[in-house]
Amino acid sequence: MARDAHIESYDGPAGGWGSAKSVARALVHDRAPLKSGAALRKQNKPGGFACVSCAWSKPRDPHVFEFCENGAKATGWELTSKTVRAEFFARHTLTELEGWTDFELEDQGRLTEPLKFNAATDRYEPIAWETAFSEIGAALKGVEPKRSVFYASGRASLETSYMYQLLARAYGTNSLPDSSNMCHESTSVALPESIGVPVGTVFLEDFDHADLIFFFGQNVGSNAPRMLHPLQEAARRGVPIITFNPLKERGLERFTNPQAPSEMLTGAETRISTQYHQLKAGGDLATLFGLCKALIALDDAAPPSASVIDHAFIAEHCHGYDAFAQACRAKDWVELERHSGLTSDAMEAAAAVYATSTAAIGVYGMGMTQHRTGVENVQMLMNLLLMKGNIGRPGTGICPVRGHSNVQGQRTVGITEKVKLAPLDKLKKLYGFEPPREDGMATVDACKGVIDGEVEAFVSLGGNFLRAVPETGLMEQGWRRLKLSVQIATKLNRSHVVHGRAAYLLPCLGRIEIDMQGAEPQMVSVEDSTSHFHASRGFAEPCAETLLSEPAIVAGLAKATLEPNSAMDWDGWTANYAKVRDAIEATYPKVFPGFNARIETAGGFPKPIMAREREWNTKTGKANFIFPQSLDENPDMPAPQPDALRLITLRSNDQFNTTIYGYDDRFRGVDGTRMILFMNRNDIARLALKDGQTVAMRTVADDFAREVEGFRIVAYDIPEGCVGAYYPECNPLIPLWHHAKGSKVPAAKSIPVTLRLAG
Ligand SMILES: Nc1nc2c(c(=O)[nH]1)N[C@H]1C(S)=C(S)[C@@H](COP(=O)(O)OP(=O)(O)OC[C@H]3O[C@@H](n4cnc5c(=O)[nH]c(N)nc54)[C@H](O)[C@@H]3O)O[C@H]1N2
Ligand SMILES: Nc1nc2c(c(=O)[nH]1)N[C@H]1C(S)=C(S)[C@@H](COP(=O)(O)OP(=O)(O)OC[C@H]3O[C@@H](n4cnc5c(=O)[nH]c(N)nc54)[C@H](O)[C@@H]3O)O[C@H]1N2
Ligand SMILES: [Mo]
Repeated sequence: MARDAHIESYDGPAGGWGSAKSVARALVHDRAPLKSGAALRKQNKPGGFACVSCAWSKPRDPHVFEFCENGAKATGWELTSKTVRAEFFARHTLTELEGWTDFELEDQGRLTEPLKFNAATDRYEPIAWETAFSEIGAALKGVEPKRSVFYASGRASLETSYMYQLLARAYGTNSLPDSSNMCHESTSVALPESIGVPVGTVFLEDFDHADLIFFFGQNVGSNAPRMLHPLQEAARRGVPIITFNPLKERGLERFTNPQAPSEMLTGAETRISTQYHQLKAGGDLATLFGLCKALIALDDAAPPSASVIDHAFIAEHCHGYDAFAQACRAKDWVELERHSGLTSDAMEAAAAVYATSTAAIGVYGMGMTQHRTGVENVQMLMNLLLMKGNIGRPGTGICPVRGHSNVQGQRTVGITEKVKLAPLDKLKKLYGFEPPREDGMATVDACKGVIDGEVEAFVSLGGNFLRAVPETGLMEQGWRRLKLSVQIATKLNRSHVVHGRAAYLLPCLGRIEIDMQGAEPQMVSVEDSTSHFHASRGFAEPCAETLLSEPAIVAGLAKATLEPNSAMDWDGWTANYAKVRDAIEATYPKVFPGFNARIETAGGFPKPIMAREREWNTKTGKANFIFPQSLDENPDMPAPQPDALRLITLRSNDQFNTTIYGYDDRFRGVDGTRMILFMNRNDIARLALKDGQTVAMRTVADDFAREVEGFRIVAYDIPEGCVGAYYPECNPLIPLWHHAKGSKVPAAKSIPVTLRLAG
């Protein structure tokens, strides 16, 4: 599908006819148009299924088509009629498949049969389910549980996830990293310290009441397009939307709703952002200090009867404000401008709008969390909101936009490496075993373990760990030394074709497919980005009869690995997922009261969020102003080099993480290639390069050389000193130690690199 590369600026809005065409092309390519067309009507609807793409909220009163361009692509991708059968592997050795691209591997279609690696033939070969389970169980028994990792990618349901964490803990490990370790873990570390909850506080209805929305580092048009509906409605009410992003992302500029015929026919567009500030990558700390400093100045100038800052809220509910205000006052505008890449005028202009607002929401994504200062970035945004009491009132709060469709829910039901977050005593009481009591490995710890040889067995519930993580060069070497790799998956990817010495590939049903257990179709549940739980019912015929459901696979592995324990009813749970929901409720009675009775509530039912009630589950019993001393984004990099640039790794509009649907990035004007380096014209000239030249990128680090090559320079509207290129192609450049301090989220949005001309 890689065509002749073509790059030019894109003038259309987000959505619009470009979106409709892109969906049609993807569905035809997947050879799934009819089945998918019917499925799309059930997407994110009561009685239907929860989209397998992003985690954005599912409204109580859905639109006729409650899906977006990328959700439609994800549906088509799962319902494709293309399948990978044993003959495929008979034709291709794994060594050969290592030469295939991410796109080519997944494009083969859905995996259909359980497979086992045969070293003699260098192929995956069919194996019976029961044999696979018993061999894997025996192999796991031969490995020390502490040297095993049970990864989860964020898509599996609450039911599967609960069973999976129980399997890992009963086996003897808390090493349950999930994709949030590369994603919103900065949120999960920052917010409990600030406001006593690990998740956002905004519900969907808050968008109806907000009179200002801040948008930091989230690309809504590509990555959570259904969120454009509430944004469009807010924009039409005249709500200012103030965006901070190094790139001019189209969805944040203007939007035509592809599902509104009148807009499609007339070409009507809604502007989204009222102010758009192209800060430097890693400039958020300085920007947020600047906003807070400017707000304090406005408050100082205002008469007490018209204060800009909510001093009463701060006095009653907050801790640490005076020290924070002092730190803001002490900041020097020149320094703030240098670190943010914005003028003081720009920061003051944003603060001036904030000063007059009465209900503000702070939205953010990977542009904030994937930095060395990811945790501090989130806490600074929280400080900005706290200054005006923007939490615990309608139309206010903090809104991390989560990634995978159940990534937040997986954490809610125990997929975590941190023992303080796991219900260990409860599990002990319910199931009569002694769970391990020490923290397990997070993603970067697991990578270190794979590289050092400490990790011997790696089980994945979905995902493409090897491609998603940093330091992919060393990781591939370590991955091959694993004693055992087990992958539960829907499509073939690089984490499968590079494999451990013993390797199994277990294909599962997707969430859109009908999941029959006995005579009963089952439903599952997920938690969205705004902490609401939803039911999801499969709708399409499974792509093969040989597939098992994810709960059935986890149960099969558990029965083969664990000593029999009558309290863990693996067969009963698999036969009826309502029983898993009962077990979840028994484990978390406060979060899931009446789970089975409430699961089909239209619009979902909410998780209790204490901070929404202005109750603060923090050490001080208050909401805390927490702030860093330094503005430095990369404190431990070698001395700054004049020719070093800061690399942002980006998602295109034609990918879902490591799943590449195609080689276009419509909103950024890219057609037919992913090997692009977006670069400021002045940097191109300063470094004596030319638009269109091909370069290699090398990480600035003093341990060893990390390089990727073959990137074509494209002059682009990006701040000087910053460059952008796609993830996962750039992941070999990220040093394993280059991650957020508190949360260990790889700092994928500010990698210091230098360029070298090819040839
Ligand atoms: N179609 C589609 N949907 C997806 C995904 C997908 O790959 N494709 N992935 C899913 C997942 S797992 C996730 S986590 C989310 C990811 O969704 P996002 O959170 O939007 O993540 P990114 O696409 O990585 O882009 C982050 C944005 O941050 C900006 N940015 C980069 N550096 C900085 C910075 O230093 N400061 C600021 N303020 N901004 C910066 C970038 O220009 C970009 O617009 O989307 C989910 N939804
Ligand atoms: N440089 C850089 N690196 C990044 C990021 C970045 O912005 N920049 N983003 C990070 C983020 S936010 C994330 S979330 C991670 C993503 O990391 P992962 O979640 O590990 O990766 P995905 O690409 O989402 O996984 C895709 C695979 O999931 C499997 N799959 C799909 N659907 C199902 C299903 O229903 N069941 C099962 N069992 N398997 C299924 C398919 O086999 C598919 O090949 O990557 C991180 N890595
Ligand atoms: Mo993510």
